[in-house]
Amino acid sequence: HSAGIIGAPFSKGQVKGGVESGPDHIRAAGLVERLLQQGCAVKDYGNLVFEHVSVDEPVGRLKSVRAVGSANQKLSVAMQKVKESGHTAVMLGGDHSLAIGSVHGHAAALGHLSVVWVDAHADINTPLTSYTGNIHGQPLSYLLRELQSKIPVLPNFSWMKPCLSAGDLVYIGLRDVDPAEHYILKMLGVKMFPMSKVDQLGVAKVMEETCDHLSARGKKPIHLSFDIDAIDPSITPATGTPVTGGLTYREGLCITEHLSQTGLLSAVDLVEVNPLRGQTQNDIHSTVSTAVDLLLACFGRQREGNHLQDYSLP
Ligand code: DIR
Ligand code: MN
Ligand code: MN
Ligand code: MN
Repeated sequence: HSAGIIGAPFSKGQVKGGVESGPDHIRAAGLVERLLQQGCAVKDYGNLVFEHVSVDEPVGRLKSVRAVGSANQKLSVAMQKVKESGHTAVMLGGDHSLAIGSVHGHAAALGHLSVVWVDAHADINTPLTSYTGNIHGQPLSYLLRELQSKIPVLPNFSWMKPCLSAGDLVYIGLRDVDPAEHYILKMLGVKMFPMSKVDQLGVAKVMEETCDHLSARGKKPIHLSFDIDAIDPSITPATGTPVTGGLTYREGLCITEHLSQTGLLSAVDLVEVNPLRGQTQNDIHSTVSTAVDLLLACFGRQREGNHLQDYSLP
C-alpha cells in the first residue's frame, strides 16, 4: 500500500496561531523519507492553498464559519482524489475542524467507512451547544447522520452532507468532554474508551474491543482521526488544548500498530500539532517526532522490527 499525503495548513477552526505550520514541521522531521525507507510508496500532494475569506462575521457564537466551510470543501475534493488514486490517505493538519472535509471526502470516494477518533476531546458539540464557538470542537456533529436535525444551515457548508453513522464511530483517549457532548454520546450510544477505560482494560484490550465493535458491522475501511492532544502533554506539549492524564507514547503506538495490522486502515488525519505552543525546542521536537512515529506505525512500522519482503542475507 502507498501513502498519499495532503498538507492542510489551516487554523481557523480554533483561535491559536501556529497549527497551520504543522504539515511543514511533520515533513521536515523526515516523514516522507522514513516512509520510503520502510518500503512504503509515497505520493506527496503538497499543501492545499486555502483562499482568504475577507468577511467572515460570527454566526451566532461560531467563529470563521465561512473560512472553515470553504477550506473543508477544498480538502474533501482533494481527499476524494487521493482515495480514488488508491492511496492510503494521510491528512496533515492543521486543526481538527479539517476532519469535516477529510472524512467527507473519504466517504464520498468509498461509500462507507468507520472512524476511530483518538482525542482528549469528543469534538461533537453542535453549533448551538458549543461554549467556545470553535469549530474544531464540533466536526463530528456535522458528520453524523443522527445529528443532522441539530445542525443549522451555515454559510459555505451547503456542499457537505452527513456521511457517518454513530455505530461506526469509536473514541479512544477522552478526558475533557463538555456536558452536552456527554449527553449526545450517551443518547447515540457511541462506543468510547475514555482514559478511565484505557486504565481499566489496558490498551491492548481496548484495541481488541474497538476492532470487534467495528467489524461486527461489516469490515468497512477505517478512517483514523488522531488529535495529537490525545497523547499526554508531557510527551506532546506543542498543541493548542493540552489536557493532563493522556495516553503514553507506547499506548499511542499500540493503537496505530494495531490499526495498521487490521489491513483496513484507509485514511489517517494527524492534527493539532502546533509548534508555537511549545515552550522549548525540545517540546516541539518531542511533539513532532511523536506525530511522525504514530504515522510510521500506521504504515506498518513495528517496534519488534521489520524487514522488506525481498530481504536476503548478505
Ligand atoms: C471544547 C474543546 N470542547 C470546545 N475542544 C477541543 O471547544 O468545544 N477540541 N479542544 O479539540
Ligand atoms: Mn483534542
Ligand atoms: Mn483487532
Ligand atoms: Mn480534536
